[in-house]
Amino acid sequence: MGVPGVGKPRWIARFSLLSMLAVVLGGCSLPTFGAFRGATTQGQAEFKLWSWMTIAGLVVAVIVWGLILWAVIAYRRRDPDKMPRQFHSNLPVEIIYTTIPLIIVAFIFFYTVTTENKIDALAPNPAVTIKVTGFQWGWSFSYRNSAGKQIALVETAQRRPPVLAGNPTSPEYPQFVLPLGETTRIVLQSADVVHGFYIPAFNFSRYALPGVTNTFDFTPVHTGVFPGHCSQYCGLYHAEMLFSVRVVKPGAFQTWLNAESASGVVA
Ligand SMILES: [Cu+2]
Repeated sequence: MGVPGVGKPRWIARFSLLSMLAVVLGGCSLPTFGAFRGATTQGQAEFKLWSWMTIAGLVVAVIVWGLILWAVIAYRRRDPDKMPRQFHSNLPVEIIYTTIPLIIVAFIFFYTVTTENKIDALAPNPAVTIKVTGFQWGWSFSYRNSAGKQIALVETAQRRPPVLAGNPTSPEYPQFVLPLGETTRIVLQSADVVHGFYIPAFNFSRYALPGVTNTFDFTPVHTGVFPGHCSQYCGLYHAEMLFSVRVVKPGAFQTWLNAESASGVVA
């Protein structure tokens, strides 16, 4: 007893496996599928999850599409007067198509939770602490020392007319600085309504919520300037809530921080 031809489309599974291996080994690195590779260790963990989940989804899709195509072609109606063999239920097949998805879902669940734990992990002694506040319509980045006192401040000028420059790295928008290879603690809050603190190159976005403090770490692995923006519509000049982050070597960071501290903008 068995569904006719169930063992035949082994080539579909082989093709899927070979395609996946070709994609992974051929490029020597995971395909991006439109995502950033991640400019922080946390962003890289997120990228790996995204890429492997998409590969797994494509493998399942190729198998499903292949089986549909095979069934449509192999069992097409050839003789209009002949009724095909009628049967219902096949216990082994039903057990297989219940068990395999359960294993896939369990694996995805485990991989997602362990990745989230990595991204949300807080270092015991971060090198830098920045209190980030979202407000209508801009951001402030307040650098704090170990006693919690502000030592430098970068922020959107609150009363400036809207510039609608559209480019997060243009000088009208604030640019905060992070040291390469060191962990920075971000303490995120909102002064008014819900905002979204989003840095695409870091594969990271988190709500800035009034009355709630969200705390997370960034450990940059690439130098450069990375754009950011508010990802939650928050009012008339939501599109003005642009900023950028510049990652520099630790020595250059210290020089920048000393200059900012000495510039007199600190409270
Ligand atoms: Cu906003």
